[in-house]
Amino acid sequence: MSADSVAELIEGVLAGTPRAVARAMSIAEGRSTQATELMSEIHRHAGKAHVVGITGVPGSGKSTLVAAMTRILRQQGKTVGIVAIDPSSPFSGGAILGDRVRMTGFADDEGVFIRSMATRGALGGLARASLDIVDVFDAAGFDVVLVETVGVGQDEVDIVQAAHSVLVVSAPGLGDEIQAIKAGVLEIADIHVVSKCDRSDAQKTVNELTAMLGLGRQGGRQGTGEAGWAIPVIPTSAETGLGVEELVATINNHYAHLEQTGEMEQRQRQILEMRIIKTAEDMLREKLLRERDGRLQELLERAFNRDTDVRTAASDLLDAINGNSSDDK
Ligand SMILES: Nc1nc2c(ncn2[C@@H]2O[C@H](COP(=O)(O)OP(=O)(O)OP(=O)(O)O)[C@@H](O)[C@H]2O)c(=O)[nH]1
Ligand SMILES: [Mg+2]
Repeated sequence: MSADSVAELIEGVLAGTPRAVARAMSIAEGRSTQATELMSEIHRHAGKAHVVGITGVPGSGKSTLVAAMTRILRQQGKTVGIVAIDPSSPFSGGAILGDRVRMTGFADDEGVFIRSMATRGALGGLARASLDIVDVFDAAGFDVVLVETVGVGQDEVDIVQAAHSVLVVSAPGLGDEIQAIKAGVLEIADIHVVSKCDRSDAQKTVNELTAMLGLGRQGGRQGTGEAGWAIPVIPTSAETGLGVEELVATINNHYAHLEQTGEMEQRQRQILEMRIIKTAEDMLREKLLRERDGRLQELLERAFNRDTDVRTAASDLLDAINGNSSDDK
């Protein structure tokens, strides 16, 4: 892509033109030099959106809740970008996606844009790619970006943790254990949501979660030192609409809390640190794979013949890559 067309594309993104946004996202998912150029411009214009992560075990009602929240955010006049990371999600299910979106009335709404990403086929780099996509939404001027992931696997936990506000969704009828613990996401919640509270067994889930939080702490994500935020448990039903307005109000309050306490800047720094490391890991992996037929082959033969050991070979491989790094520009 020529410099002119990158500039044109950026212009389209900044104007929020759907075609330009979609195109920029496709480029961002890749690893071309255009992607680097594009994302560098995008980054300069990002940093304004409220990024909300939604996680929870499969089938807990995340997508349904995202749709319900989106409706309320739209009533408040906010534009909403949605990143859905889950091959089994209704949002990423192709035709089902269309149905679901039409059902909720977003099909003709330019203020809502949905981007789905398959976890499979991302070949690592899922965190990097999806957070680049969040940046595109942000630069395009979307007020709120909702990121749905099933909290399974380190990449997905990283992605949801890269949000400013993290919602952990639990549902009744999905087993006796506290799901958030099972999924390893209890500690990252800023807000707990119990979905499907139109069901009679929902109160039990609410009680268990509330009791669990009462045992522990107040005050936000582990390690951030955030004070003064009592983690709420909000019962909701996307079916009856119960609690959804309260949930959106709580998300807005959390944003205000982050801004007022200075916690927002701290989180933004943590998020950037994680993204830089993840992206560097991606780059390193790529370079390592390129050495497969070259230096790696030679080192593994030497290791096979016991002329070198695994650690020394790994260290030699890194040296070789660093030596090559200048011709990679
Ligand atoms: N009764 C009831 N069922 C709900 C509610 N919200 C979602 N469901 C049902 O729960 C099932 C899962 O909902 P989804 O929104 O797809 O859940 P999800 O967490 O996005 O699922 P995955 O993306 O596959 O992990 C669907 O059959 C929904 O119809 C609710 O408020 N009440
Ligand atoms: Mg889903």
